[in-house]
Amino acid sequence: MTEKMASEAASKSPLSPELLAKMDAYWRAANYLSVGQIYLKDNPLLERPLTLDDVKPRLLGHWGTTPGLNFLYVHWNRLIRERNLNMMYIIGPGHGGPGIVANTYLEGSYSEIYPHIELNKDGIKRLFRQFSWPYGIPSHVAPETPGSIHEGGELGYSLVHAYGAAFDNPDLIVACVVGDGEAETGPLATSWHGNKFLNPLTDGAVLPILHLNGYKIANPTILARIPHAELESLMRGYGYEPFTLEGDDPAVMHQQAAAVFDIMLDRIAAIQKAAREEGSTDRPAWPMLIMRTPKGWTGPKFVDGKPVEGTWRAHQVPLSEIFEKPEHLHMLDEWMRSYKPEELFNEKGHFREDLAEIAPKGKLRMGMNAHANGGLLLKPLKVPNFRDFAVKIEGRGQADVETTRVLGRLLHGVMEANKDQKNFRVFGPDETASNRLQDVITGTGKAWMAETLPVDENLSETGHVMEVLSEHMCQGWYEGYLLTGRHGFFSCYEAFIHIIDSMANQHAKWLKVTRGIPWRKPIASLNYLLSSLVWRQDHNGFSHQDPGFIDHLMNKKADVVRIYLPPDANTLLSVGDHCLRSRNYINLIVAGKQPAPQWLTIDEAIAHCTIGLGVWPWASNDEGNPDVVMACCGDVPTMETLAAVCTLREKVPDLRIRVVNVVDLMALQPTSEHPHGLPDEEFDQLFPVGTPVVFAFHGYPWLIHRLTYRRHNHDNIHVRGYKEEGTTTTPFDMCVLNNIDRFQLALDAIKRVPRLKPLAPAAEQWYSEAIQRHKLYVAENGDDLPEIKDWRWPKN
Ligand SMILES: Cc1ncc(C[n+]2csc(CCOP(=O)(O)OP(=O)(O)O)c2C)c(N)n1
Ligand SMILES: [Mg+2]
Repeated sequence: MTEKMASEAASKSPLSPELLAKMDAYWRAANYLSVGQIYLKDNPLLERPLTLDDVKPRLLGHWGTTPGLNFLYVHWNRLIRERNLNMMYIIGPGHGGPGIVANTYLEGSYSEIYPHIELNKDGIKRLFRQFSWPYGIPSHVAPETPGSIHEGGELGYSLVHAYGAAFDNPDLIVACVVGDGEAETGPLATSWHGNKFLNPLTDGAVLPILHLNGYKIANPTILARIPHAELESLMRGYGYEPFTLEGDDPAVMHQQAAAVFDIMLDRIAAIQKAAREEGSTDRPAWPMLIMRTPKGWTGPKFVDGKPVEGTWRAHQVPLSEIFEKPEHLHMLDEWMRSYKPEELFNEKGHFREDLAEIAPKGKLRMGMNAHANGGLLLKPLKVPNFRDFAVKIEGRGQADVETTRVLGRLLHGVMEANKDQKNFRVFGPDETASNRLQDVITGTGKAWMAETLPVDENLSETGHVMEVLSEHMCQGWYEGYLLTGRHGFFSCYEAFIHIIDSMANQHAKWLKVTRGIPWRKPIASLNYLLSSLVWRQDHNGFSHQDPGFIDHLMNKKADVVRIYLPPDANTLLSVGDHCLRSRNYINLIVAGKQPAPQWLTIDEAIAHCTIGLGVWPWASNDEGNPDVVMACCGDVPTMETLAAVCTLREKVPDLRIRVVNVVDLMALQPTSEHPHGLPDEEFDQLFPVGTPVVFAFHGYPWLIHRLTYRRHNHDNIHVRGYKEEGTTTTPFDMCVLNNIDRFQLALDAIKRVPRLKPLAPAAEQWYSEAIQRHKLYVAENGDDLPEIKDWRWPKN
């Protein structure tokens, strides 16, 4: 904001004295209810002096950020009412939970959703008591909080969620509070760039508010300790028009906040008008607010002789020794009475009507905004018949196909089918084409509001493929988009998806908790495609080799997570179709992008994926009584297993081999552990007790043990997988380095089948020679042996 504008805002007094008084009283009510939640279990209206019996035994929660959040909520309420806005909130410092709970209570949405928290004295008492109470509500803004799509427990994702919510929601304004500590996180620091992807014509608006209360838990914040001009330049550099609101005198601050918000909302309206009515295609400088107010505003100024308000000491519970120090109890009493509760609530505990009336009504209340309960707005995704994209199988394993490219065609079909309802986006950190999904870009293009040059391809202001080199942004946008009732797909290099491990955790937690909240309607699943896999890193090496995201997700609740490793294109299509249609899960699909042999017809693929694992009869000769089960999961392990089977056929023609392929990793678990789990009897039929199993797995081998340890035949399951051996080398050498190659698998089978014991020494000899030959050839020629590279499953 220029100095001229600042003084213009300061000189304006948009609030009448009555409205100002009401807004201030409303704010006091929210602050009162916030403090009450942190401290009290009784005496909710302070009808008598506080005693220790009124105070919770464990004082848990965060005061510092809360009064600032409450201040903003009251001002947003005015904007919503006066301008009839469709506005939702996102609170970065989600630890300010009591404030948002207080506000949704005051506006009435809380009691509508939770009728036992009545709008009276009993209700207030319950509201206080439940907060941070065992089996009550969490101390943070959470899935339980009306109007929230954001937890805020783990800092850093508010702004990226806000942009995700705003995409394709042209009528929505997402008011987003960014904590000044939160602003130091990597994800938040890059989230500002969301404005290079937000189109004022077709998307909604994000209203970022940097909550510059100066402190984190125990330290000052960087942005509060740089010159103001430098901070403004930073925001300008990010492409925003910064406005500032600074002070601590409530009366002055209300008037200034109203003035500055009026200007900012006018700016948003003007930007949208220019794009929507005047045909402007410029990237606008959207307004953002720097709000510099004291941490713990209106709370105790000094405690035990030390400054609290306006310092880091206000972060959590400013008076924490209530039970040890009588003066603390007295100060709490004084502090709560400073909000004049008797002027705010009548003796029955009803919020004063003339104050309640300044909140928006009905669906305009932020606690009731349907976008924040995305399942309410969810329109089913239109998915074309995936069979139309099937790869024709003319001989098993004969055609080399880039598996993910086939999925890209399906995704393109999905993009086209949902063009009109604009509710599907594909996210990726600059890897959509690299992962061979480029067909999805055709037609829609990649979203881009920044400058373009003739050399650029497929950039579009209305693109629905989102590419930015930040896995955090991809994940965060996608979450925001999903949680507001839309659909999407995220493709990423397998090794680098770990960057968002923690965000995936948080989303899994969100999904788990919402299962128990009936008013939260199911949302579309979060779908990951991991490609550029550990086994095929042609340009890259060790840095790009890590299949551990599977293990990471395995730790999540079984009813939230699904993990699929389709071995070829037709199984990938079937899995992809299933995932795109599913609800409330995190689906992980792991599939390679390099040309690879194709095994199953589309009908076989569908049947195979429906059960999740099964015998491949065309590759087996066990006649119902195998000597060995050769199991495989993942595309490269499947190929190595089948090559090993060919070798075994040559070496030990009478060996009865059963090939079992696993697509749905969760099917390996007992039914007691996962809904996809195969019943023990069926598992025992596939893997008969006493029969050795040589299992080739895409990821870390111990995971298969973890999944099958309760199975009757577990002692006979011998797993090969990635064991952290990697470098820039040939595809087959990667397998050799990790002992998952065809020679090793064949040797394993011979060594594990008791009746083949006598063959073991010769087999060892053969194995060493084969590996030696491979090593020498690779070292000399820089490529795999022709018989390895050109290996094909024999034509029947
Ligand atoms: C990613 C992450 N790291 C650390 C924390 C622990 N933590 C909770 S609150 C907080 C300080 C937050 O400061 P700020 O964003 O300025 O919020 P406010 O001052 O408004 O409370 C920290 C470090 C966290 N919640 N998330
Ligand atoms: Mg702060």
